[in-house]
Amino acid sequence: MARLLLAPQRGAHRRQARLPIMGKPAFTGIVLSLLPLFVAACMSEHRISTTPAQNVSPASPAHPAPGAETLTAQLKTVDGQPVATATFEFANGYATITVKTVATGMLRPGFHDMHIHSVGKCEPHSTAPTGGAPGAFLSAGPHYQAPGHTGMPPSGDLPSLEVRRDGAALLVTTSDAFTRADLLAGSKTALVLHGAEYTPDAEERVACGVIGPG
Ligand SMILES: [Cu+2]
Repeated sequence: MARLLLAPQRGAHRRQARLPIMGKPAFTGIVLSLLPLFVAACMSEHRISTTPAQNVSPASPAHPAPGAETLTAQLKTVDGQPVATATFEFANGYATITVKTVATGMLRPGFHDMHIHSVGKCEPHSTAPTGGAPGAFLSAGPHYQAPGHTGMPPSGDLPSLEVRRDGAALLVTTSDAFTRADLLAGSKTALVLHGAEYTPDAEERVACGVIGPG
């Protein structure tokens, strides 16, 4: 029964529930009439369960894992226009990262590099922590490296964000290269979106959001 309750999909519930009643038509009507109760019980079990997740589906924005802790970032352009939101949901030893645009027509279509940078600052006109000429969001520093990690790729590297022709984009990915506490420690961190690949601003930082609680 415990296994039945923890089965990840409703379809799985039905299949498992039907197996014992095959070949016994006299009981079929009774059992089938109880099936909605089973399914409802399973669903409410998912919502209120406080036991450690063992056999449930991976965390996703639509179905946050029990006990998941989140961080968010609101990405804005150099002009201060909101362009995308990012959520980091930590559960089961990894982060599920969702990046979604909040406006169309602002990002150039194509693939935009996206990284967590090592300083939680999003200053449109600023200098890098190491100095030099000022530029867009340079005070966010280099790509983030988690404590003790020095190799490549850096801990903060994420897949590129593919922007559609209308300027909209959605990306969901996972990473276990950092923890929630890592991203909030020290000078904190920022999520930086770069310009579209193969364009003159590919290396530029076109949007930035400080990563923080809620
Ligand atoms: Cu970057």
